[in-house]
Amino acid sequence: MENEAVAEILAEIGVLLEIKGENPFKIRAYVNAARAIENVIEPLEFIIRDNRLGEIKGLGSALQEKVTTLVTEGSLPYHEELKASLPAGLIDMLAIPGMGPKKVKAVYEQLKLETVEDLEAACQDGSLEKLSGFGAKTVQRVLEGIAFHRNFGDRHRLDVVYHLANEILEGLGRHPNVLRCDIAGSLRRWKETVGDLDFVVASRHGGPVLDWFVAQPNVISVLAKGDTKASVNLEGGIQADLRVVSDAEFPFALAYFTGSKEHNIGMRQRAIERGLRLNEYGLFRSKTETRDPELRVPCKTEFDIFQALDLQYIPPELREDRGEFEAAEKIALPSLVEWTNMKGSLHNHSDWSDGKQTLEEVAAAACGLGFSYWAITDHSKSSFVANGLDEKRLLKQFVAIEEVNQRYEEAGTRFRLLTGSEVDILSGGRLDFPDEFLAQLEIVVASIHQGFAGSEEEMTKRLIQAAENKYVHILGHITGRLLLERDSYKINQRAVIDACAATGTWIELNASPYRMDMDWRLWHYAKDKGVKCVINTDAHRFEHCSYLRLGVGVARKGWLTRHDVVNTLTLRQLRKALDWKRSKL
Ligand code: DGT
Ligand code: CA
Ligand code: CA
Ligand code: ZN
Repeated sequence: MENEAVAEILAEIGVLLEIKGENPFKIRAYVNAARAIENVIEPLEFIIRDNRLGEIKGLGSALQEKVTTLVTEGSLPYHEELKASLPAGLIDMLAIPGMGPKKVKAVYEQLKLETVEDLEAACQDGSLEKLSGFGAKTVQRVLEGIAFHRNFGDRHRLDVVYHLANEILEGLGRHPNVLRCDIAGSLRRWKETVGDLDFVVASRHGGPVLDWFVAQPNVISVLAKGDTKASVNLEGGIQADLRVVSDAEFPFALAYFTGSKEHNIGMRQRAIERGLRLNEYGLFRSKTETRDPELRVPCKTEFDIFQALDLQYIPPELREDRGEFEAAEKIALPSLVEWTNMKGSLHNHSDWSDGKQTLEEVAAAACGLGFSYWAITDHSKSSFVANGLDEKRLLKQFVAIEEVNQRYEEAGTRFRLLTGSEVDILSGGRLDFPDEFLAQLEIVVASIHQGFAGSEEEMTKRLIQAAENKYVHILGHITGRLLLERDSYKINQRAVIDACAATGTWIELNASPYRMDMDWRLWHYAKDKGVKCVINTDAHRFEHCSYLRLGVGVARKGWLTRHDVVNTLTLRQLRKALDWKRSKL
């Protein structure tokens, strides 16, 4: 089990103990241990192997034993027993914004509420409001929290589903009865959040494949299982569907279950216009609905299906019925940016602000992954909760970066760190550093981190003012949204894009799975205006380097090519591009 998962379980134990009203010192021990482990960079597996767990601060011998069990066994009986000793609905309640462990404990003990539905009823019949600590305002917040949870609670961010789905896909690929398999659904289309996972398999004997699918160790419950399909609930509340078809049906089923629904309707319509019928079983020479194999137009892959409908191959990311048919008819689809085109990230943090790694470690990680450059853009002074840097510390950081670069140069390695700042756009639209200072930075990312409550006019003006500053290269995460958690502040994104077009300012596609901001639906507009994209990890720890991979998926969904994305440039080309706005404005 990985460090992050161990930390999560320890934190959950702390929460469960709090609901049970256990001794606060014991609770604190788990919370502290979780936090300590979150900060450990080296895999726990190695630390345990070398008997060095005792070196982690705040990890007494009892906790060391539990951590060892978690890492080596993948679960902890104490944790399982604790979970089993409380109604499962209480854990669901904890996911409602506004319901912390203390509040869950209160409603469980005093009102005997066990589920989110109970909680909602208690909000409505007035019993919750009478409970001490729950005024009318809190009740209102809890009700809103429940509604929010209903809307968003059954969707998942890409970091959660991407690896999970690929592991399942690998498992399917290894199964002896599987001829071909792929991921379908919204994940294959690279939607920014995913409802459930969809898999399609070609097989002559699907039974054993379905048996394997429902018996995976992380399956919590089997929702349905038949001869050709199964649905399961996985740990973390993620649902996965599997469809087994014949090899001849495979490309049709894959296309059908990749969707989107709107795209599928467009495809079916095109088939009908050509005197054909398209469904999940095939493309048929028929004027009525059929699945007669005799009538099937043979297609080995999805490519052949598109060709049969007089279309260029449409990559899954573009299958949303947002102009892809028109473009594919004219063979005018863009050649989408590839993950391997990426040369680095221009918005990243280090332990000089709120990141976890030192400059040296950040450089080693980025260089190790084969990137050519990596900008250090720690927070500016007004972000004091994030330990933002003032001018003095930033000047010191330049020296430290130069030293790191020196070592790479001496080693004959091309990799370089770039100096920079993620400078706060303050409430009036003013930046956190004066122009003379910004001029000394290689990369300036300007972002809003405070004062989210402004009107649309104010927020839009703040961003436009930042774009108009000649030293600002990039506007960072322009809507401030946190996917499934917090909506965007009010902003006219098109007006901001227009300002970026007028000033030569680049817009970030923040690849953190919590953000994916700017939204993919607007890139087509930005691209038509000539605005360039920068896909940034916003990495605060080195695991986040992998976000670039996710960001490229979403950039593809925005129709972007290598030429639309600045950080596909080589270091030399990038330096030129960075000078352009400063020399022109
Ligand atoms: P999700 O899971 O909510 O993130 O979104 P999808 O797109 O993965 O939706 P899902 O899992 O319900 O279905 C997978 C694909 O199957 C979907 O993209 C299109 C196709 N599909 C499912 N039901 C229908 C339907 O009733 N009509 C059509 N035309 N296509 C469907
Ligand atoms: Ca799905
Ligand atoms: Ca599905
Ligand atoms: Zn940042």
